[in-house]
Amino acid sequence: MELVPPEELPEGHRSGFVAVMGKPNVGKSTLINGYVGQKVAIVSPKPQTTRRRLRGILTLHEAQIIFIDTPGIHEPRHKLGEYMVATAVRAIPDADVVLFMVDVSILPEDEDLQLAGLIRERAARPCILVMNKIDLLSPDEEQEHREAYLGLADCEDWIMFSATEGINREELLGLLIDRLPLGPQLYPPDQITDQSSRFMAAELVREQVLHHLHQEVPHSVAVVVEEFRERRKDLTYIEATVYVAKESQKGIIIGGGGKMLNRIGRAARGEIERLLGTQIYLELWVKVRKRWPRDEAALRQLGFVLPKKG
Ligand SMILES: Nc1nc2c(ncn2[C@@H]2O[C@H](COP(=O)(O)OP(=O)(O)OP(=O)(O)O)[C@@H](O)[C@H]2O)c(=O)[nH]1
Ligand SMILES: [Mg+2]
Repeated sequence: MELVPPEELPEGHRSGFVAVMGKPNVGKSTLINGYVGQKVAIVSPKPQTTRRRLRGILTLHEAQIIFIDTPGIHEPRHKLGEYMVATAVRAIPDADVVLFMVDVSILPEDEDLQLAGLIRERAARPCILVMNKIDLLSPDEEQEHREAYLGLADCEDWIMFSATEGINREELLGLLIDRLPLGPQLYPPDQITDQSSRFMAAELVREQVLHHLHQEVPHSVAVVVEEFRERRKDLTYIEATVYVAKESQKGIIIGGGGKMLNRIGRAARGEIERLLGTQIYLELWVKVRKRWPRDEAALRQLGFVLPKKG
């Protein structure tokens, strides 16, 4: 599909970038998937699921909203963490609106405070405080939690929200559109993300690793698609390597008799088929790349390009 020419858009059409920021696990990616209507960003109950910045695009009659999903702001413990935080922070000045997302079912933590400071320092743009997971908040805690976050964030507006239940979905959308500048479409109306199918396939494999494995293993996994080939119109062949950081993790991922890797592969295949709308043949390999989250050269090879120092 082509961009709708500006003269054919309704008068007052708006477009722009909405950076979704917050500590890990508050529901940033869930919010974006909810608005876009498809899984453009993987989601899991484990913190630090999102590692890179990606765009989720919502095209409406009167506006086009480009959501920027960002890795959760946290205290980094290795080079990968530094990359993630740096990439998130860099989204702030590019945004027309910043959504400062928090988990209102718990009280603020250090990372929320850190992000409040960053937004205050760097954002000349409006920010909206999104208090997510209201479905988990008991009524007797509501006032205390709300006031704690209102005292922390310096935003023009705030809203109680639930990304999974859709609570206040339309209300937040209205607030966002009002704050976007007038402008034409920036992406064709049928495009929902800036990510390639190849990258999305790798992420869907990693999502299943996050869902099937626990403790430190999921955080030590990177997935690279080595081959992505349309064999027939209705069959795509995908070969991917699952990198782990230690020899012992390889055995855990493969599992006895290859059972775990098979389960991960089956689940990922279903998700990729849903995304691409074709049948998939998925082949997975597991390789050890020792201490890759701490190794700058390995990170670069895996596609995490670290920002220049200074
Ligand atoms: N109960 C409830 N759970 C939610 C809500 N929003 C998100 N979640 C859950 O919270 C977990 C984290 O969601 P994500 O969308 O991956 O969070 P994130 O902020 O993108 O996390 P990172 O990518 O790690 O920074 C998942 O298990 C979601 O299903 C909500 O409104 N209510
Ligand atoms: Mg995320």
